[in-house]
Amino acid sequence: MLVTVVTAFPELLEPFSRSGVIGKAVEKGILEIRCINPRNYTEGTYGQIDDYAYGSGGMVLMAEPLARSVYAAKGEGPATVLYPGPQGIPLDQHLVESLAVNEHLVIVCGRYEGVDERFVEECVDLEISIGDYVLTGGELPAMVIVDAVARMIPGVVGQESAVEEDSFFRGMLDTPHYTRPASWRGREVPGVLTGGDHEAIRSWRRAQSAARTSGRRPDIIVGANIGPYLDKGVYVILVPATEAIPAAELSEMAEACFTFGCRKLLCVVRGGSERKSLQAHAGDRVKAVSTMESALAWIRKREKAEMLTIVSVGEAGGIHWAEMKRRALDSDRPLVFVFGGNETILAGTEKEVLGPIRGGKGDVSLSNARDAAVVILDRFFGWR
Ligand code: 4HQ
Repeated sequence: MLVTVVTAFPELLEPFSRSGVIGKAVEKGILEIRCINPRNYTEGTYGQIDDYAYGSGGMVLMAEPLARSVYAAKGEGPATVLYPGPQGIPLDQHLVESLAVNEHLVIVCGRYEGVDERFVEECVDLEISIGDYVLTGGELPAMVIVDAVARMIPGVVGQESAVEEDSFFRGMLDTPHYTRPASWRGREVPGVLTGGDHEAIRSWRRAQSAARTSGRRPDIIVGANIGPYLDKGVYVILVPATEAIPAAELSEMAEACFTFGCRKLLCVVRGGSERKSLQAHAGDRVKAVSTMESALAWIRKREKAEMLTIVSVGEAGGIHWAEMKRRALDSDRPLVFVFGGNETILAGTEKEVLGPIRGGKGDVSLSNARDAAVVILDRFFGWR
């Protein structure tokens, strides 16, 4: 990848381009960082690049030297032109990954009050903010963007951490890390990490990530897959309304549930012969049961634990799915989603009720339990 930084202070980029992981990537030829100084692309003889802003006392960078710099940077080839500024769209890992597919990024660094807006209109593809605060220039944001984007290029950082943590563990906060000495100023490394039980270590790290995310950044749980952070299983119980669901449709639905990490789709079928026939045709991802109670009992026995039962009946009231997701993450219990039926079938059992899915002209009607299941499971176990 080629990155051209348009800056009046190229010396600021120099140590960054030569040091650490970025320096290594440059050395290896995976990344090239060039600087273009707009002072070398001025119109007059004074090398003027800034001027007083119309209507306010401040200074802004002039459009022409910046535009010429960008055209020089592009040469004949295509490039994506970025302008870091607090008015831009917020930089996040999704944006970073979409930027990483570019062969050539041009990053234009502003100064003072900013740049002439007509330059932005003419030359900039994307205005990006690295956070809600005001800096004196765009060079630090340019380095932030280059750093985050470069580590997404294969070969720039060790593959294990980059690929695994960013895809499987994406969307959640990292766990705490420790190194020697095991005891430092009276503070001990958590015993589980020095114990050598790798399954226990994985479980501890998952719990740490979950607890930190839930406590510090509940907002990002909305878009995260909480599946990898649950120690116990996930189950779906389906209560068909009046007529039975055909076996073929049920095994398709079980397939969808499985892709979200669900262990079994239990379907309540009252008649004995219908139940046997369904079980014979729907495959072993489906379990036909006679009552809600027997479904819950089966899960309880299999998990050897009390479950968190989440009921989605599509009625007003109930807990918002994002809050339910946080509770599910905190609960440390097997999750059981119940779709279809109504609240009376679970009268007496301890349960949490989901509010309706909202959108369009009001509450989205998900009378079809299969649709409801896929939408809800995607919110808990899909990532975006
Ligand atoms: N600046 N995210 C003003 C920023 C900034 C930010 C860069 C200060 C541009 C003209 N850039 N100059 N926050 O504060 O990206």
